[in-house]
Amino acid sequence: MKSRMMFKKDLKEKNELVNIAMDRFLPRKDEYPKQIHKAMRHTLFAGGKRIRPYLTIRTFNLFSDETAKVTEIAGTIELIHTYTLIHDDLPEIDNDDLRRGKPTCHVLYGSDLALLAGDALLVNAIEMITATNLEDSIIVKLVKVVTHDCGAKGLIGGQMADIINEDQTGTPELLDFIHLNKTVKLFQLCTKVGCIVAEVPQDDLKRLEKYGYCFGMAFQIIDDILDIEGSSDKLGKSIGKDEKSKKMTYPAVHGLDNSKLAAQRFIDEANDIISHYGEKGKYLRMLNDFILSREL
Ligand code: GRG
Repeated sequence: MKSRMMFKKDLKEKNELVNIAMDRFLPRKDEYPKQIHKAMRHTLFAGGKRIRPYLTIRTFNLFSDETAKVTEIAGTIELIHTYTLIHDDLPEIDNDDLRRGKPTCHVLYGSDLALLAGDALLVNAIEMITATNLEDSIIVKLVKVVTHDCGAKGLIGGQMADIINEDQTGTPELLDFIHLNKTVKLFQLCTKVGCIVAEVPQDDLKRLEKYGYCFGMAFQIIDDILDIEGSSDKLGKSIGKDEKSKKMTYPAVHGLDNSKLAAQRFIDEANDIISHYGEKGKYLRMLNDFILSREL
């Protein structure tokens, strides 16, 4: 089987496992008060590539084949990611009406419910970590790293810097701060939690954190490029918004051609890091290829 087809099949299989874990954990959509449960599930199950849970599982699989041990943790990352999308789309922030090919959460349910749906996804994600059968010592490590990286010194700090620097002339340092915190830390978190559940030595954790950095940088640079060159139909979200709202992006700061070269360089470095794991790294190498040529 061609490697692209093999990758898509594998991504689909892992997505199904993660969807089942999230569905099992969350309240049913007809449970009282059903509006909140429906709103949470709307964006969560609207589609989405599920790259973050896949990265979590395939990082874990470098060390262990017991995928069931990490599936719920992979699901918690997707809950957190979906919370950021719902809040980011709100009229007060990015004001978007299309996400994952469907109307955004606030368009269907109103901003009040979208705000609460995002809050609930984040809080219930932490609860989902504590509800796993993993050892308490592993759960404590997971909660510590997840809450730190998603807080003011991580995702939210990155989002803040993104907002306050709209309309500003970008510097490469500021752009790196925004990309690192807003996007890259969540990808690094995927590799870290995969390592924590697999109980790997520090050397591996550091190596895969670096891999998560290169992968995440490439992902965000390509996202910036797709906002210029991509198709809204394929991406399932609006395009051209970065230029309209004068966002600090890689193409705005470094130019489009340099951005494409930088994305390739980060993926090359990511592949180089993964080569340490030989044949076991093949799915992560396929993921790297997928990200570099993605149109969605
Ligand atoms: C508190 C408002 C608030 C937000 C939380 C990080 C963050 C903080 C918000 C940023 C959300 C955002 C749009 C980040 C950019 C990362 C990105 C390109 C997300 C889209 O990821 P994909 O393409 O989406 O993997 P799917 O739908 O496939 O999961």
